[in-house]
Amino acid sequence: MAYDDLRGFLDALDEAGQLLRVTEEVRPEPDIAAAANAAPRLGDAAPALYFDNVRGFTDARIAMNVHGSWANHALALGLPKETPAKEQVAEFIRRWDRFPLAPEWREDPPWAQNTLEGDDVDIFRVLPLIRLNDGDGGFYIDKAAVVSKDPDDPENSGKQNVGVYRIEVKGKRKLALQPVPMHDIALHLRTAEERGEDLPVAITLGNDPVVTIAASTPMKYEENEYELAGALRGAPAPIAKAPLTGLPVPWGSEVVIEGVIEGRKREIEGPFGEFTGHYSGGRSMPVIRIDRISYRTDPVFEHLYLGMPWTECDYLIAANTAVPLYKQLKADFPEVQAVNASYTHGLVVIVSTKKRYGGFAKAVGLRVLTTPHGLGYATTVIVVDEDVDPFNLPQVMWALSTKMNPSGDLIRIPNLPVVELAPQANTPGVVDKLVIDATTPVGADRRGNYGNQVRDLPEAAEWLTRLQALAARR
Ligand SMILES: [Mn+2]
Repeated sequence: MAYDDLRGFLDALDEAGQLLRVTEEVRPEPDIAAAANAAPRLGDAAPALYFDNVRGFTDARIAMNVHGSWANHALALGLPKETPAKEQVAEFIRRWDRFPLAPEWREDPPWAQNTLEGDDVDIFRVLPLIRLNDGDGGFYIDKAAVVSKDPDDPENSGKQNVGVYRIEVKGKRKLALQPVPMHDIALHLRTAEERGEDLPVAITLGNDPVVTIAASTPMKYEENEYELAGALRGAPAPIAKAPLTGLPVPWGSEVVIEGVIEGRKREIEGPFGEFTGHYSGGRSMPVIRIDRISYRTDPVFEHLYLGMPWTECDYLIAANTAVPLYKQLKADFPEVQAVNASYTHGLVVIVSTKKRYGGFAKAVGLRVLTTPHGLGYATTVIVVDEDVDPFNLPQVMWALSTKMNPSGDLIRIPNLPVVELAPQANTPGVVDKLVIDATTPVGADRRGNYGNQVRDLPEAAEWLTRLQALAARR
């Protein structure tokens, strides 16, 4: 079952008993964020929340926690809502084999119904903005898919990008966006700034649930997110041309915000309560000028609460972080059995693998650190034997308890890159990383004695003299 827009998915959630409508009047702050904070505490079958009676707003419609349980994640993928997390990851891996599946251009997108342009742009008229955590520096948009192109190669669809980034609302037509250096949009912006240009962007909000999953997947730079969305849906992802920038945007979005990241301009953004369960402070970030907003009549504002795990964010980026890591590791090391990167956006990664020879598990662990995800996130890697299930934490703890010998099984590598948001780093953005080998030790593959040095044959000196004499006579 493929959903072409958020509304279709909300209806499906409703039918499956996975949408809770809060019909009594609520305060925009702190009720909506607090409810979304609490929702995942209902367990792995927690529902999405829908608010349409918000004090101070006449027509606000706010959807929270849409991906915020394994049940909802399963329904997003068209699976039965009881599907266990591990089986959802396995199915995700199978569907990835259909990648790439090209998107389908469609006419008459629903978001073309209403438009604000130029000086008429006023984001406050379109979105019922609310703060999420009480230490946040302002209103945030944190579940939008941001579309951009590589300025050096704009027609290369592989180099186009659709990604979820945190965005602070700075004014009626001004936003600030955090491009984490390891993410594709940071490359686009750097290229634009080197060319002395602004970077056109389309910020699409209220998307079908699979677009959001694909946009928050750590794919390789040249892999196209819509082509992954198609593979996951089992049908081409419907897209349409954004009217001002021409960027390919989801056909079914509720809101499409177009504008530019203004080259070489930075302003203070933050603080913001992050996926790490910690605030990140105010930092200098690029600024977006909004030039056009297109939106469906009575748009649904889809928002995401994040804070101390588990929140919706953790359900949204568990499977889609583990699967590309698994695929990338498997390509180099077919012995890899499973990857679990579900914890705090995969700052910890657990890998199970067979071993070819002594030291092999450590090599697999080190490889994790240089994948697209590993560069920015994986900080501790735990490697376990093939008979330990990375999704079974008691088994992982057993391996740590009995197989890991600190004398040789802890590899610490100083000063590797990490997202600046990682709170454990002494210097933001740089951290020591750790590979823990919790596999059964395998000895070196010794065939014969390699301890004896090969020395010159006794006749070699005489032969050298003979060869020199022969060479001189030529
Ligand atoms: Mn990308």
